[in-house]
Amino acid sequence: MFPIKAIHTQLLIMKKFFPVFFLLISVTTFCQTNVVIVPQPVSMKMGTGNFTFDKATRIVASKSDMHEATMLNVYLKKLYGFTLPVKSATAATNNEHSIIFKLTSSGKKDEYHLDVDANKITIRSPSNEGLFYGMQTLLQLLPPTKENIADGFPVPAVSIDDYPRFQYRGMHLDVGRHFFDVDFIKKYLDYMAYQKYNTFHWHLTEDQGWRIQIKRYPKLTSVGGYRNGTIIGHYPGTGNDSIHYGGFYTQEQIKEIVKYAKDRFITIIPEIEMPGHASAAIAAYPQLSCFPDQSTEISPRVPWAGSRVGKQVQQAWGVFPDVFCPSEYTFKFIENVLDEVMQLFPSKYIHIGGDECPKTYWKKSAFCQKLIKEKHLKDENGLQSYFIQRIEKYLNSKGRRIIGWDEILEGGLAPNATVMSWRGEQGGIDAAEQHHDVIMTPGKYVYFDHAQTKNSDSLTIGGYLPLDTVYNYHPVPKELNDSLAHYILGAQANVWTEYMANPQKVEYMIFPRMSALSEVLWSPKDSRNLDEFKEELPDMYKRYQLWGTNYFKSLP
Ligand code: TNX
Repeated sequence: MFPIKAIHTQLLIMKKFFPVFFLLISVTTFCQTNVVIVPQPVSMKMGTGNFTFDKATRIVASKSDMHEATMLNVYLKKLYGFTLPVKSATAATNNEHSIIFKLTSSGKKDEYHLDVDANKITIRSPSNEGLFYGMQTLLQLLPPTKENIADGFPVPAVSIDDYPRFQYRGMHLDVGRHFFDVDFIKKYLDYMAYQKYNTFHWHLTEDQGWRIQIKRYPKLTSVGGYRNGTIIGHYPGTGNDSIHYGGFYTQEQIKEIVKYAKDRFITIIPEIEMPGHASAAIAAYPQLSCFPDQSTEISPRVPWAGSRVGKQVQQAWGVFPDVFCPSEYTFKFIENVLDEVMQLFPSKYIHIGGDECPKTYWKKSAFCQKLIKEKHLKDENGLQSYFIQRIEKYLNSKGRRIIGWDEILEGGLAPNATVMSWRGEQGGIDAAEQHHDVIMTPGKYVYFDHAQTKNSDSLTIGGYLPLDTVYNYHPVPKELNDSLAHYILGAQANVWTEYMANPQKVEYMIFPRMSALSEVLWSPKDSRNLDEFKEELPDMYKRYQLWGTNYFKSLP
């Protein structure tokens, strides 16, 4: 294993042959590209010489790994504008000058081995996702630019053995505060795939917009999918742009995105928020509120556009008191919504939110107070717990499991719930101690909506999260001993979009922090080194340019 990650490829110079010497000098200069693979592999040994990647190169795959061969071509086309012919592997296949995919019969599920020598490139793994990850590593051995590649290019000889540290490697995106179209979601999934993330947490419903078509409740998107304006600047806003804003994904688009993710071994976990952050749903179906006839309360500090009468989709950010009423009407509504959601998303987990649910309306509501008594609940927190547990029971009965933000610990955890610890690490520690699975997303380390510079260089939510803090994050809290550590499935960065109105801003906020987190999640803990990672940043920037993404230029 090489301790130093950025290794300059070296060529043996045979001084004996004078003309060859000069030729090799020039090839050496050309080949002196850093080998930078992010996330850093478990083991990487540089060999000697190069594989010449050119138009004569072939991909060799059998039926069982044809998908990964096809995906290699998808990425070659996207990044460099060409594809390679694919040959079917048979006993007689000539493997000279080929990239060979091979499923093996033993080993850990996600591990892969990538070997490059002068004759061939071999990617081996016991699983298709392992082959996919090996293919992603290979892509990072290819040039970081599409200039001057027409006559081929060298790929340094290398031998890599690799597998992930955590099983859950997540990125989240809030499409409620701002809406991002199908093309951008696909780009986001590719950014994830390049760095071996495997879970996309899609935050689909919010106070400011409901973004998923539900056929049984068309007003969720026709009414709840749009707002009459958006505040300008930081909350509460210096004005309101008065622009009718919104959008949603049709079920056909969702199916297309789920398939796109599956092709990249990414599971999508949809989030349907409850019982809070429900203003958009309530604007569409006011009976979901405990006070259906009461107009939405609008803070006098918030500049507002359009009508103030009736239930409104929110135009400013924050936490709002009008939440789902725990009535039979609401439960039936949520079950019907979840039925459609489950048909679209095959994931084991459904995220049900559970965060930031003020209890003021439940306190005022005679119905809620009666329910608390009837069900022998302690208080409104008990009522929230009752709410979540009822939904968990329903989803469990359909073979799914729930994930909720760490507030679902309050008033008693639903029996099979997985907890997303966001307000710090304590929620995760408590849940693991209660033997529940945990995904760590603490604000201090992985909130990519926080600024990357001390004096924020653009409009951000507040909070400062530099690259170093992300890189140095350890998802397993030190409070957990070895017997509890395995409840930490992994971690996830959250991308809340109050102050990200377009894809370029999202990209600017996630890179390079997303690359740093990929090493936290994938690479062995002891081999990570912040200084080396920072030295590699200029190479990463070139890679970002090849991917076509915007990024924040953090100084190495
Ligand atoms: C808290 S994290 C929220 C979001 C906000 C975010 C802003 C969480 C479960 N809830 O609704 O967008 O803070 O950083």
